[in-house]
Amino acid sequence: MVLHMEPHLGVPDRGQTWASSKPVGHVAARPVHSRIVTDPATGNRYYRGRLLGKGGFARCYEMMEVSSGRMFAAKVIPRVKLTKPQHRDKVEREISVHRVLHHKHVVKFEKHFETEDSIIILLELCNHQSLAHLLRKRRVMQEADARCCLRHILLGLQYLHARGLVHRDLKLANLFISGLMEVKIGDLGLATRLRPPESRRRTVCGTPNYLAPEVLERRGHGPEADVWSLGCVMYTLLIGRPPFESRDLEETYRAIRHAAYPPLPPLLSPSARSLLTAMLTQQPDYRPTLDEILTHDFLTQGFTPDRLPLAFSSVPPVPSAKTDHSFLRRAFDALFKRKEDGKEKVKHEEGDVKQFATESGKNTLACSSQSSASDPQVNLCDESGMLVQGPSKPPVSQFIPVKLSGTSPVQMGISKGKQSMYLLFSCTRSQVVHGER
Ligand code: 9ZP
Repeated sequence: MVLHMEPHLGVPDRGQTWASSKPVGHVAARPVHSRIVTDPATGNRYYRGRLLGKGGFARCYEMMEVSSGRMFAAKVIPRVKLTKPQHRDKVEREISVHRVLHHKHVVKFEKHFETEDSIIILLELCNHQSLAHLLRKRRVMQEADARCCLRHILLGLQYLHARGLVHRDLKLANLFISGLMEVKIGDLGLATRLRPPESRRRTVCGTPNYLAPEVLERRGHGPEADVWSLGCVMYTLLIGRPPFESRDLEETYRAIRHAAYPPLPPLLSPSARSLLTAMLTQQPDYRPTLDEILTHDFLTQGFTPDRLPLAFSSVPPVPSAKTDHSFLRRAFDALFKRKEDGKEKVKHEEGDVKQFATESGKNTLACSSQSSASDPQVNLCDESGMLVQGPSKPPVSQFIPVKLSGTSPVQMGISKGKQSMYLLFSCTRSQVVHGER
C-alpha cells in the first residue's frame, strides 16, 4: 500500500512541495503530498485538486478519478491524526453509517480506500458549497427559498429517521448545495442509531448554537433534537442570525434551556412564525414531527421552488435596484441598439461591450433571445431573472444563448478584474445547469 507518486528525478513534480529543508546528512527528502493518489485495492488513480476546507481530522479536497473524469469531494484523514483507538472507531462508524445511505437529499457516499498514510473518503461533490457559505453572501433568504431548503432537508431527514438514524449535528455548514441547487444533508460524523428513550446517548455533541435543550441537559437525544436544530436552521435562514447567539457561552446555554430567542420580526408571515415557534419548543414531546412539518401551512401554502435560484450561488442581492436597473438599461442600449436613419436597430459590436465593461460596476447580466438571428429579440435580465430591458420576461430556466449575426455567445462574456460582467456566457451556464433536470 503506497501513496503513488509520479516518477521523479530528484525534483518535485509540479504541485508538489518538498518536506522542509533538512539538515545536512538527513535521509533524502520526500514530497509531502502527491497530487496523484492510488487506491491500492483497485489501482484506480485520483488527481487531488484544490483544498476545499478542513473538518475534524480531515483535509478536504476536490478529487478527480483519472479514468472517468468524475469529480468528488474527498476527505483525506492522515493516519497520524488518529492517535487514539476511539478516533479510528469514529471514522469507521461514519463510513459504516454513511455508505449504505442513498437519498437525493443526503450527500452520497461514493467510496473509500486507504493508502499507506491516509484514509480517503470520496463523497458527492456539491458545487455550490454549503448553506453557511450562501447565507454569508446573502444574509437572509426569502420565505419561498427558505421553504425550498426546508423541504429538501425534511425529505433527507425523513429518510435518515426512517432508517433509525438521528443526525445530531444539523447546521448550515453541514447542509450542502449541489450543482443543481438542491440541498443535501452531509457530515454524518455524529449521526447515531436511534435508541429507546431509556438507553439514549447522553453525550453532548454538536455545535452549541443548535443544540437542543434536552441534549444540553443530558436527557438523551431523540429525533426531536433534529427538529429543534432544523428550527434553528430555519430561523437563521429567515432572520440572518442564529436564534441562540451571544458572546458568552453560558448565556447561550441559558437561552437554549429556556428556548428564549429574540422576538420574530413583524414582517415574517404568520405561518413561518407559527412553525418556528413550534419547532423551537423547549419540551421535545411538543415539537412537531417531520410529517407534521411537511403538512404545515408554511410548507404547503405559497409557492415553493423546486431548487434554490442559481443566482444565489454567485452574486449578492443587487444593493440598489434603482441605480442598477438604470445601469442595466444603459448597458442594453449600448449593446444592442443603434440609431440608423432615425430607426433603432440591434447591434452587437464587441467594442461596445468593452466600453461598458470598463464603465460598469459589479453587475451581473444575463441575456436571452426568443427569436431568429435575423430578427433578434433580446431580453436583458439581472441574475434574479428580473427583466431589465427587452420584449418579455422569460423564466431563467428558459434562457437560451443569444446568437446575433453569428457571434458566439461566449465571446461576448467579459470580465474585468474581480468585478465581472457576464453577458451571454452566464445564460449559457444557466442553460447547462437547468438542462440537467
Ligand atoms: N471552499 C473554499 C475554501 C476554498 C470551496 O470553494 C468549496 C467548494 C466546494 O465545491 C466546489 C465544496 C466545498 C467548499 N463542496 C463540497 N464540500 C463538501 C462536501 C461536498 N461538496 N461534502 C460532502 N460530504 N461532506 C462534505 C464536506 C467534506 C468533503 N465538504 C466540505 C466541508 C468543508 C470543506 C469541504
